[in-house]
Amino acid sequence: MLSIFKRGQVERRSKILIVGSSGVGKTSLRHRYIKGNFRNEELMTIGMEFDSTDLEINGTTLKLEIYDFAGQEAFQIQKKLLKNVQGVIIVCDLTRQETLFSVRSWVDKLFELSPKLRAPFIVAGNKTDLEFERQVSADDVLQMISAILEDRDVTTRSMEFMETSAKSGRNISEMFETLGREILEEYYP
Ligand SMILES: Nc1nc2c(ncn2[C@@H]2O[C@H](COP(=O)(O)OP(=O)(O)O)[C@@H](O)[C@H]2O)c(=O)[nH]1
Ligand SMILES: [Mg+2]
Repeated sequence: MLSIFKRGQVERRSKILIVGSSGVGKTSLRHRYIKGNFRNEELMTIGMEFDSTDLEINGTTLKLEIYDFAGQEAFQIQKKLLKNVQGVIIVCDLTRQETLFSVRSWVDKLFELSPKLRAPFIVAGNKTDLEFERQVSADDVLQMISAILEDRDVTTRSMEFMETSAKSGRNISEMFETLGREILEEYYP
């Protein structure tokens, strides 16, 4: 979206969606990135919330609008929400294996609603700080991603895996920067 002109400068805005099962840490990841801290209580997202922040990449400012919504079930996503989405983060909780399986259902749902979706994807394996409770290995996630990408209905330009912790801050800014860079390459080359 090349929309707003500010002092002669083009502002590049980008809508990013964070999805994943309930409790995986979607709101915490957004909160950690925007506010720089971690809240230990459950942040009950009602409906949909978004924050925005400016990201500088090689002299270009990209305004990230980061949407995170409560939706335990993929079917709660609506088509209109996917309009103009330029980046997707699917979060799984590395301490709960079933949340990895749900990554697949999120992908299926997103492409069912928006078959031509070209947005770059990141699969975030969150809660790396809970290393003794970990049930999902990096290999498990990578295998899931290759299985998903083999599906010819998936049109994303890329799907990257990153291990994160909203609690420790691990890979949080790296994740949003990686996505921001992908978005610039895809939409503002
Ligand atoms: N140890 C740990 N707990 C986390 C992490 N991220 C989120 N949580 C906790 O997991 C619970 C669910 O997080 P929340 O952000 O509300 O998940 P959401 O439902 O996906 O938005 C909360 O109790 C958070 O404090 C993390 O990286 N490490
Ligand atoms: Mg939430």
